[in-house]
Amino acid sequence: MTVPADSPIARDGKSIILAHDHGLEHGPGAFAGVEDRLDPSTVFDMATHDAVTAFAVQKGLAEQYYPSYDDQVNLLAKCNGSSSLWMGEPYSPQTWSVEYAAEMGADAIGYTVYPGTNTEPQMFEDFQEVQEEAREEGLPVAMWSYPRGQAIKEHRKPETIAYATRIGLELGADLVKVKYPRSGEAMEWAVDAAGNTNVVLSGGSKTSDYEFLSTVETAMDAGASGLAVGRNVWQRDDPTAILDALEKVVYEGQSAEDALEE
Ligand code: FBP
Repeated sequence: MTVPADSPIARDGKSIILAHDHGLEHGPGAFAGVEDRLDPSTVFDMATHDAVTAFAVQKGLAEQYYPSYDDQVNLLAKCNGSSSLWMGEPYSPQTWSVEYAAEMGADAIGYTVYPGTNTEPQMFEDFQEVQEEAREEGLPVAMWSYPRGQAIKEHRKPETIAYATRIGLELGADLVKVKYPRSGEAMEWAVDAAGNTNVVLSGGSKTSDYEFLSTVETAMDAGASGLAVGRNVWQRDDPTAILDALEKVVYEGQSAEDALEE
């Protein structure tokens, strides 16, 4: 399946998902220099920007803050996660059920898998249950497809990223989120490998406005359906300005240069 053009988490089939699960995944160090953002309502406010089609958060943030934003923000329930304190084999356990997320008013489900790790069989089984429960609830599923483990020497190799998107298609994700494979050509391969599953770009660590937007532009030209971005938005001094520019690049097809000039 694919994300329908009229889905609440897409605009004309394209999405800008603001991701804010870093408090769990990376810890409070991710807030260095932007300590005010330790207050989740500051980032919920960013998610009300018109460009943002869904806001990806963990259960606790959804429980405590989403009720005040439910008419302004589409909730993408990130239903598993792990902390950077864990030093064992990569594994992302489920943190809330699809049923509970649906009760809370979620518009979509997000789930990480780490293909290539020793926990892959377990993660594929976990994803199977989540994907089927999401189908029952009528919610689209976004897979964070992040190949890791001993066999993966280079996370962004074109073949690794094309394999990551293909796994999304094979396991029934509507949308698959991958790291940028460093070129438009490689991104095109990843988009082709995903069939009708929408491919969205992961934002990565914060870079300059131009570097970030030109990567997004290249990915969009290669057929990506948008992005799921965290640090490159919420760590910025002026998140509204970058969301304004992203809106132009993702939905209006403008170049990074033009989007920054206006
Ligand atoms: P960024 O845009 O900040 O990279 O966020 C995307 C994301 O997938 C988050 O949802 C998640 O917290 C983080 O990246 C995980 O990154 P990694 O596993 O590489 O540490």
